[in-house]
Amino acid sequence: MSNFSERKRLAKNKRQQAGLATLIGGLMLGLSPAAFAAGTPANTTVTNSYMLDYTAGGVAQNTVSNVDDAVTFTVDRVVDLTVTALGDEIVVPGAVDQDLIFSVANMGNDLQAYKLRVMNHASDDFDVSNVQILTALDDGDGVFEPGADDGNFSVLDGEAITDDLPTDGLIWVTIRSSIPSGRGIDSGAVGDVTLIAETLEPSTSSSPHSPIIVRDAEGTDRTDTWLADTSGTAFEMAKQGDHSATNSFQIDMPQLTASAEFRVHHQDGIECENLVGPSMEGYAIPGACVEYTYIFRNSADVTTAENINFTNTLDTTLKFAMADMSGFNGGTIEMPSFEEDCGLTDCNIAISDAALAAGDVATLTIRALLK
Ligand SMILES: [Ca+2]
Ligand SMILES: [Ca+2]
Ligand SMILES: [Ca+2]
Repeated sequence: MSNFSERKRLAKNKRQQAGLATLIGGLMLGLSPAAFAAGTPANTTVTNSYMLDYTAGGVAQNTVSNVDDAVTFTVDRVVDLTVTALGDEIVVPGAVDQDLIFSVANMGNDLQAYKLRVMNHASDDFDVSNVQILTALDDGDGVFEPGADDGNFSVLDGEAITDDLPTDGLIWVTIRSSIPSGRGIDSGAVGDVTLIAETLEPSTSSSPHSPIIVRDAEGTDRTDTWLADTSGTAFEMAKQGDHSATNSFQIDMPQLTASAEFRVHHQDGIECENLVGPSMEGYAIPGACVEYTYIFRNSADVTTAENINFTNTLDTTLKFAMADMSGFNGGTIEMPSFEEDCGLTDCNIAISDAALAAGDVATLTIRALLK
């Protein structure tokens, strides 16, 4: 019999014998091909019996057996869990409701609940605030699908105790918090956040949600508890029924700069509206076509600069010729009409609600005629 079949058989036996709590756990596990990674469930009764046949003088003797007094023992409880951090997040200073995702897996052989705690690190660049903990129970495939197969995240209020988690069960945890702003909260700053999960007795136990009771029962027919957890961070130690992992928020500020270039395109004002061919260098004499080029750069690593608004007002000594923007994502541009006299009307060239991706460069070119 394969290990899996054996486990299925044990699960079946268990379902026949167990109380309601383990019954539910057993049914859930029975649906998953990855069930019982932690081995035989706690409280399972393991029975060993024998039958002995022999003959004497060619005559078969009565079978000797212990089936009515079989050797049995009860499988002890293994408490083990793993907290995993599922990746850092890039944020901007002052951002609210920023999420770090973790998972908590029950690697033991019994139903457990977990108390969740969040720790800010002291030796990094900033601490998060307004911390909320949200959880969503995985549907058994280990694939992150909150909002779909894994249901929606819901906030854990109060002591932040999870639902009961069966053997091999996985719960997704979101730590939602606010990022500070101000001095030192600049590109490259890091805020480390650790999630600690402490194993509790399940809600169905006689001491629901109490810290793990490390039973050390005498004899073989009662259940002991073995703490098998390791240490994930310095916030907890091995064999204490807890585990932890650290995720980071990393600051990336959209750093938008604008620089201006000026030149006299053509002293005779030729082609000032529609430049054809290579640009010329001319004298800044009345009638000349002058050109302003604004260069916008976003030096962030990943964060797009959004809601960019920019206005340039031409001097009263000019007449507007043309304006053109390129390199932005979206946005609109408003400008005066051709040859509008900026001494009579304000010549505003305005970009509204544009965006510039990280690392990108955009330009605004304006040409005007010197009166
Ligand atoms: Ca910190
Ligand atoms: Ca899933
Ligand atoms: Ca530990």
